Amino acid sequence: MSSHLGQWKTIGPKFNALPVHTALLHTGKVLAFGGSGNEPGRLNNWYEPEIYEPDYTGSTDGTIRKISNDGIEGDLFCVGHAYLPDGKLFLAGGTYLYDGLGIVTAPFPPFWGLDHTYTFDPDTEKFTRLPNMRYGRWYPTCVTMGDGKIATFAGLSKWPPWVWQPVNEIYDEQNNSWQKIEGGNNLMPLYPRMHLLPNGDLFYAGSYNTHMTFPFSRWGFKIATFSFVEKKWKHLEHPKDMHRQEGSTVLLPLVKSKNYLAEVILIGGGDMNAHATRTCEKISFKSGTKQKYIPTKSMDNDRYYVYPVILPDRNILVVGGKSGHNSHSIKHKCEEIAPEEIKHNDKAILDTELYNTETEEWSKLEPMKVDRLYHANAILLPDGKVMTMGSNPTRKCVEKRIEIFSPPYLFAGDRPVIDDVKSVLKYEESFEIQMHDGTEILDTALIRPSNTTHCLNPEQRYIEIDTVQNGDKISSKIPKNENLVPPGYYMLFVRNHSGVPCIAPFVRITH
Ligand SMILES: [Cu+2]
Repeated sequence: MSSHLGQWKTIGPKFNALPVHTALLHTGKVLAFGGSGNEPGRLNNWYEPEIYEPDYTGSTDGTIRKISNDGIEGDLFCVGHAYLPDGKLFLAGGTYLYDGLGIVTAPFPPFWGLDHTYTFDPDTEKFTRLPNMRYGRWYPTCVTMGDGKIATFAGLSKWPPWVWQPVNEIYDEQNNSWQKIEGGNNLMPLYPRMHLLPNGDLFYAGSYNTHMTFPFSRWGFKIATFSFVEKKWKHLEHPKDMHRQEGSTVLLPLVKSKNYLAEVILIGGGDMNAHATRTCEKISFKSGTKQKYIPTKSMDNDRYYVYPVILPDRNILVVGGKSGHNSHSIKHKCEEIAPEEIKHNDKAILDTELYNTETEEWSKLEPMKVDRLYHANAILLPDGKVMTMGSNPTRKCVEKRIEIFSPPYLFAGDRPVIDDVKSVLKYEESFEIQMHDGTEILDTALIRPSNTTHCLNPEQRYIEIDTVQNGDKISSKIPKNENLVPPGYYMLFVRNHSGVPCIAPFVRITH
């Protein structure tokens, strides 16, 4: 393990608008969009989506360009998203009306959800409208299932009195239609942190978004698993600390030595009634044992807003957030140093922290330079670097700078290089990775690209696969279980014995 602390770089290109939603596409480019971008006056006058094109040769900072809003017929601010098996980004929900624009708001939460759904095609860079959902959804969570359907949960609806409604829906691309999830009714918080477990159950992991969940947050949202076979929810014990608003969760790397045991870590968060926390808890889905959260080591910083990223070395990088009490509604002065650069807030956390999933210890890496508070994002790029963007501490305050982190493993020597690999692979298919040379390979893994917003990243997952090396060839195999590796595009990472990852090619896993 290198003692290097990694390195942040504020890159030259900046976004034009607030990147509320970001997605790494299988073209290696990053889509960023935010519709009206948290500006009520822009409800029908959306910012154009943008594409960041990294330069994977490393010689430049890459480029940013705007793309067209063509095909979009509603405000995508606060939509939910997930990848379809063919790599298109699927979008459901958004903003129908802003707070203050509705006829009746109190005692209901103020935003009104949109019922639209769309796809975004990374190859043509175009949006296409799909059938509406039954309900509008503002802050819904979408998750791609093993069969390629997209389960969609929660969100504020379009009309009262169903502003909080318990019906959850699932989209089936085969017949281009929405169905209610049978037995799936459940009153859930906004942007519930959901994870698909290898046994096919969906887990609501106990963290969520916004100060607008009062009064439900008083007694806590029950963490639970949903079984599509039994068609019912099973409630689990509350975590020790339930004030996990604006915290985050990660499905920890699924590795062969643990027989792909599912474990989820719950990181940080806070509440309108509580101080931001640095505590973390972990739950394991080992069969035959009671499933409950057990406190694990704390971070060094309290964090309200948590942006966690799974790295190819199986560790979890955490950036962003702020400490203090009542963190969302603080009287945050929007002090701009330039129109697109916001002055550091003394409660913002710049420390980069790393959770070692083996030892369960936290350590600190080089701190970043730009605050990442509300409406920020962090994602892993195929070159093993981490991109952070956004931040919107007040409605008028928009951070447009991008910072990119090179983790310590990029300072540990040369990368292994993949010369060739099949681009479409089936479940249970054995395949070969042609390496550039015979450098010894430590491990091979699939990492699903992130599409993320609001500290929510349900699709982020790491699955180790076989590594049998013979000279410059690696033999590997795609697992059989579609709930372990839901269909779609993955980054294929190999690491050498110094722990350095390759620049990952995208492979598509299909039925
Ligand atoms: Cu928001």
